[in-house]
Order: sequence, then structure tokens, then C-alpha cells
Amino acid sequence: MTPPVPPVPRPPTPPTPTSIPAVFRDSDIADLVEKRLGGERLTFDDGVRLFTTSDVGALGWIANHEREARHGDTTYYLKNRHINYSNVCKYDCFFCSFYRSSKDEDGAWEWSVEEALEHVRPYRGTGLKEFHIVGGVHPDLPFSYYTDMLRGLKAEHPETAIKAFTAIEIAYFGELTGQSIHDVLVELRDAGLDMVPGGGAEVFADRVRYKVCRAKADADRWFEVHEAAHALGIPTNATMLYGHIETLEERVDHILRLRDLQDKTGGLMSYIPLRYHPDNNILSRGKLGAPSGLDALKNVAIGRLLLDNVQHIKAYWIMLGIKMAQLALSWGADDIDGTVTWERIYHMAGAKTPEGMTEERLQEVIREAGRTPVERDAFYNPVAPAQTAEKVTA
Ligand code: V47
Repeated sequence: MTPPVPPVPRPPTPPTPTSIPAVFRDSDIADLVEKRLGGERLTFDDGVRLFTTSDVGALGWIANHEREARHGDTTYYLKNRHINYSNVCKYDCFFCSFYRSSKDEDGAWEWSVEEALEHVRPYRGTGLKEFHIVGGVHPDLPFSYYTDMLRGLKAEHPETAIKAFTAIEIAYFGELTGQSIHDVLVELRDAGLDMVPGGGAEVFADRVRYKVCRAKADADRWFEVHEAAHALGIPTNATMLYGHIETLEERVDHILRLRDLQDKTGGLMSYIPLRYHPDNNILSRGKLGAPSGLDALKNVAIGRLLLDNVQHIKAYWIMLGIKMAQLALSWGADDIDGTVTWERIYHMAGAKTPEGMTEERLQEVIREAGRTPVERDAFYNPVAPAQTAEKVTA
């Protein structure tokens, strides 16, 4: 049976001023709670204090207050499919379990354009709202491989938005073709690109990048790609890979650099804190564990509070786990991502979540968390019930 049609969410509103609950008046972050209740922007030092507070109750409360003021109970989800077309990559980032240096290595794959199209062909006409395409930075494929894939997907799925290629891949396309980032993006857009995902951001601090991903594009280049996309009207997401060697100050610096970008362009749609998975990659060397559940919730909450100019915070269930993602919906997150189906980046790094969920199960997960599921398209427009197409089973 199809579940009842979700209500259309209220339009976003800024946080409504209310007073701080009595129980938090003696909190070490009471002044920061008051600041956000008054709509005041938090500073770098405030961000660090939020990460170090022992009053996680107050932190969760203010983040949730802000989430509910913007989105009420609404929790967005979408029908999507990931296309991880290849894991062959020029760069060997130390946190990555997905990477293989050549297609002859054990566990490597490389799809032809036709194989990528075949992978999602069964979902034609099923109301898919987004393809999320990410691969390695492939050393040999020509630029036409990527534009052909976009064109092929658009021809077969004209109703599905394409979110493709991290800033790192796009920066590489510039090197590959000798073109500017702007020109690469124009070609990708003309071939069917609608959005750029948030990956490749890791942690922006040079110190961290040097230790975990020194070969690939640096933070300035990541920002150059996102800014150029925004200038062309292509929205993007942003991530932060937390829970490895970064300091709390480096986390706050990362988030505030995103806030500065958003002040400048307004093109970021959502922020996704990514919880480091330690299996099968050399960064952990068997010594680093996964970040704690509390750290995961703090990252969601602090993202919500510092990024006062970004509308959506995503609790990516694939990477957080279903139960943590449910909790995150009361710690600042308003989006849980999608039905997905075949995900490799986190599962090769030890994620224990399923690789996909049916739409019905995703709605149930959201309802179990006391929230109202609202299907969205790639751009966060609620999908009108009449547009909901035939059922998709993951
Ligand atoms: O940039 C790689 C991360 C990212 C590991 O835009 C790891 O909607 C944890 O960007 N443990 C790619 N994380 C995925 C990505 C993404 C995911 C979900 C939604 C969106 C969006 C974007 O995955 C990489 C890197 O930061 N990653 N290895 C690992 N072992």
C-alpha cells in the first residue's frame, strides 16, 4: 500500500526568537544559544566552543530549534541512483578505500559509457529525481567519455537531474583539456550537468591536505570550481570529511570558509558532514577508529548553527548509519538523502548500512524519528503527489 501523501512543507523562515529554556541558563554555551535565538552570527571562537562544550543537551536543542524554525518537521528525501563509473584514480588519498591505481588491480572497475547507461536503464520512467555520479580521477579516459555519459543519461532520462563530478574531477578536466574551469563547466552543463556534488572538500586546511591528500587539487581550486559553477547558475553541495587527523579549529575554519563562499554566491544548496570510515585505507593504519556517535551529532549540529546562510543540512544515512541518521534529524539535519541502491565509496571503507533502501522504508525511517517525510527533487522542490510516478523498488 502506498503510504499517505506527505504534507507540503511550510516555506523556510528564519529562526523565531524565543527565550532560552531555564534548564540551559547555566550552560557554558548559554550565551551562544542566546546569540542564535537572536539571529546573531557565530564567530570562529564560538564554533570552537561549540565543539568543546560539555553541554551537548544545549547544543542539540539550539540546533534543533534552528532546524524546526526553518523546516518544521519536514525531512526531505529523494529517489536517486549513484553511478560510480570507475574507481581507477590518479590520486591515492590516504582515507580512500575505493581507489585503485589501474584497471588491472584487484577490485578495480571501469565502465564504458554504455555500461553506465545500462546500469540505470531499468529505472527509466520510474520518477528518479537524481543521478549522483562520482568516480576516481581517471588517468586515461578522454573528456568526451564524461560528456557522452551525461548526454546519454539525459537522452534516456530527461526528467532526472544529474549531479556529477566532484570539484577535484572537474579541476582535472581543466588540466586534461587545457580549458578554464568556466569552459569545462559550460561543456558539462551543455551535455546535461545540473549540479555539482560536495565531495573532494575533505578538510580545507593545508596541513591536513598535505597529510591525507596532497596530490589532488587544493582548497583554493575546490573553491574556484564551486564559485565558477555558482556564477553559471549551477548549484553545488559542500562536504567535510571529519574524524581523522583534523583539529577542531581546522573543522571550524573549514565550515566558515564555506559560509564565506555562500555569502559571496548563494550557490550552496546543502552541507553534508561526512563521517570518516577507517576500514581498508592506509590513513587509519588500524589505529584510527570511526568518529563517535556524539561527534557525528556535534558535526551536524555545528554545521547547522555556523552555516546560517545554507538552507539544508544532510544526514547522509549511507555513511551515518540509519539509527544515527534518525537522531541527526533532531540535531539540525532536515535531509536524509535518497534510495541510492549501489554505493561503493563508503561500503569499501567499511560502512555496514545497506546499499539502498526502498522509498517506503526511507519514509518509515523518517517517521520513526518523529518527522514528516517529503519527497524532493534534486533542487529541494517538494514533489507534488500527482507527479509521483510508479513505485521504484531498490
Ligand atoms: O570526497 C572517501 C569521502 C567523498 C571516505 O553532494 C570518505 O549530495 C568517509 O562527496 N570515509 C565523496 N568518507 C562522496 C561525496 C558525497 C556523498 C554524499 C552526498 C553528496 C552530495 C556528496 O567521500 C570524498 C571523501 O570526502 N570519503 N573515503 C572514507 N573512508
